[in-house]
Amino acid sequence: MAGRVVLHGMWASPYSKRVELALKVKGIEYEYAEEDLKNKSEELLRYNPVHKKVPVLVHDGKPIAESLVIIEYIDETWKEGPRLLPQDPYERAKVRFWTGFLQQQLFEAIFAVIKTDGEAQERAVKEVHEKLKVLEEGIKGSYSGGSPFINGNSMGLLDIVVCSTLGAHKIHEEVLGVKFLDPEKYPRVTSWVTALVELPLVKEATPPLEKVVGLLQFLRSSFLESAAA
Ligand SMILES: N[C@@H](CCC(=O)N[C@@H](CS)C(=O)NCC(=O)O)C(=O)O
Repeated sequence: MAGRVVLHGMWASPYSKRVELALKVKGIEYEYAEEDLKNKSEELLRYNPVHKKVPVLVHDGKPIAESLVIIEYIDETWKEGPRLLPQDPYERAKVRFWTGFLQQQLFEAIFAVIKTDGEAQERAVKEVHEKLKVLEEGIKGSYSGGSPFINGNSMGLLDIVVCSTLGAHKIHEEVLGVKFLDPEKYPRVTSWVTALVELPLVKEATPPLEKVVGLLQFLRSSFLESAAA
């Protein structure tokens, strides 16, 4: 599949990282345009006028927005290379179901821990553990082979999304002082994430730890300040 491919992203965005990983798994050549989210480019606003967010993938001049939509587009357009979604409709449905759970439930619960402190944060941490328990049980029930990797032997959509949700667990520990991944409580999820973050392809796409820690600390204090104002 020929055509120019440009990814508009932001270095620390977990959503941009998802698309970056999908492109790398597929071995697709692409150009990268870093966006300053405080001063969005005219192209980003034109390509994604609805949400005005990264990532946006521009293929042959055609823009596609929303990380999960982009990944499905990539998989359907570049049929060569490893598939990101299973061919079997039931397996594909399971991937979409757990991807939705990660995105809507676990990701949001972790975000709540980042934005709060004190008792509200304690409640949010409890919520994350509840979601992790559900994920652990769900993986056990839905994937008899367990992890890694849910989709075979190369990363699929679900691996990509779990990586962008829990891959930063060391950063969460450092900034928030909470440990989410516990091999005793969540053996499958922990071994899954540990194996994923060790993949050369993932390491290549991961920004330096100190840089992300700095950004997360900054974001957290901005959230706490605006909540107190
Ligand atoms: N649902 C979107 C979320 C994308 C998103 O939230 N992107 C953030 C960066 S992490 C963004 O561009 N924020 C800019 C803004 O909100 O103005 C996706 O999956 O692509």
